[in-house]
Amino acid sequence: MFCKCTKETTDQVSIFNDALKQVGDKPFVGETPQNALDSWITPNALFYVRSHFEYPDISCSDGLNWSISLDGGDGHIKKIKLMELIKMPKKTIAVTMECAGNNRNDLDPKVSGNQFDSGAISNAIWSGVSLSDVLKQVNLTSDSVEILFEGADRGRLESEYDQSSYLRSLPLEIANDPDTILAYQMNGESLPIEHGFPIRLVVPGWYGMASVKWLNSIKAIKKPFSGYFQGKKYIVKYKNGKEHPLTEMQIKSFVTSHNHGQDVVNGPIALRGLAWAGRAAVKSVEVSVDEGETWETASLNGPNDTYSWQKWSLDWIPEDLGHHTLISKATDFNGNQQPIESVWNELGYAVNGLKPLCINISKNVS
Ligand SMILES: Nc1nc2c(c(=O)[nH]1)N[C@H]1C(S)=C(S)[C@@H](COP(=O)(O)O)O[C@H]1N2
Ligand SMILES: [Mo]
Repeated sequence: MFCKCTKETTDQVSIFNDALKQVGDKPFVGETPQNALDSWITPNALFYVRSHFEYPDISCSDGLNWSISLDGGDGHIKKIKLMELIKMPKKTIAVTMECAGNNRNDLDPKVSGNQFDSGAISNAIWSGVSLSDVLKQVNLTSDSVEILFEGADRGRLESEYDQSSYLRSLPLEIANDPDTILAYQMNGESLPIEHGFPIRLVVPGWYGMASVKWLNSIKAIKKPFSGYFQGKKYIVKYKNGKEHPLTEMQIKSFVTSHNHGQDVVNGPIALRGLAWAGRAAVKSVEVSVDEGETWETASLNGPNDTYSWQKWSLDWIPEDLGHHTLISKATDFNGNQQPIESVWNELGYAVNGLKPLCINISKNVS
C-alpha cells in the first residue's frame, strides 16, 4: 500500500506531538528528543518537525491522485502524476536534515525564533526520483537561472503580509544534481503528513528550509528568487552588517551518549556522538573530557554516506571522580573545523560552535 488512510494519518500526528519535544505551537514545531539522537537513523515518529503554517489537509486519496505542475519557463504547464513518478527509476539516499535554527537557544544574547536546543536535526533514508530526471521531461528555457518550488501549505507570514504559500528556489546546478530528489518515502514508509505527504523535495547537505514539503509546483525562473523565505528569512545577518543566504549545513558535531548533567558510575565509559559537514565528508573528530585542555582523536564509525551524519566513538577511563566537561570538535576534508564559539547572527542560524556537556562521575559502590 502506498499510504495509510486519513484517519491513521490523523492519529499519527498526535503520536508525533507526544513523542517530540514541543518548541512551537500553531503550527506544531517539535525537536527530536535527546535519547533518540543517539541513533544513526531517526524513526519517522521521532523526526523533528518544523513547519511555518498548519500542514495542508491532504487525505490519502488526495495523495494517491497528487500531481505536480511543471513549468520549464515558457509558461506551459505539464502535470506529472505522483503515480508516474513512482514508476520512474527509484533513488534511495540517506540524508541528514538540520533546521537552520538548530541550537538557536545557545546564542547569547538570545534572538527571537523557535528556541531549539540540539534536536532540530534528524537522519532518514529517503526514496523518490531524481529531480533532474523530472526536469528532463520539459525543455528548460535557455534564460532560466533557478528552479522555484512551491508547497501546498499557506498562511500569513507576518501581520503586514498577505496569505502566501511556502516558496523556495535552487540554483540550476543543485537542481540538476542527481542526488537532489523528490521523495515519496521516508525510512521505507510513505511520508507522514507532517513531513510533506505525499511528496517533498530533499536537498542533501543543505539546511532543512530548502527541502520543500507538500510539493505541488516546480517552475524554471529567469531571475533569482527573493520571496519571504529566501529574501527575508534564512539569511545570516552578522553584527557588522554583512549578510549571506543559507545554503549548506556547516560542520558540526556533538556528544549523544550522555545527557547534560547526567550522573555516571565510574568505570570504562563509551563516549559516542555524531558529526556532519553539509556536502563535504567528515575527516576527523577530536574529543576532550577536560573542558578543552587536551584532545583525543575519536574513531569514525560510519556509515560512510555522503550526505548523512557519521557516528564517532571513544572509550574513556576517567582518572578522577566529579564533574567532567565533554566536548567534541569535527574537521572536514575541505579543511573546515567546527568553531569554538558560534558566530552570533540576528536571526539565529547555523549555530555550530562547540557544545560542552557536563557529566558527574560517582564512585562505583559495588
Ligand atoms: N512546504 C513547506 N516546506 C518546508 C517547510 C514549510 O514550512 N513548508 N519548512 C522547512 C524547514 S524550515 C525545515 S527545517 C524542514 C523541516 O522538515 P521536517 O518537518 O520534515 O523535519 O522543512 C522545510 N520545508
Ligand atoms: Mo528550518
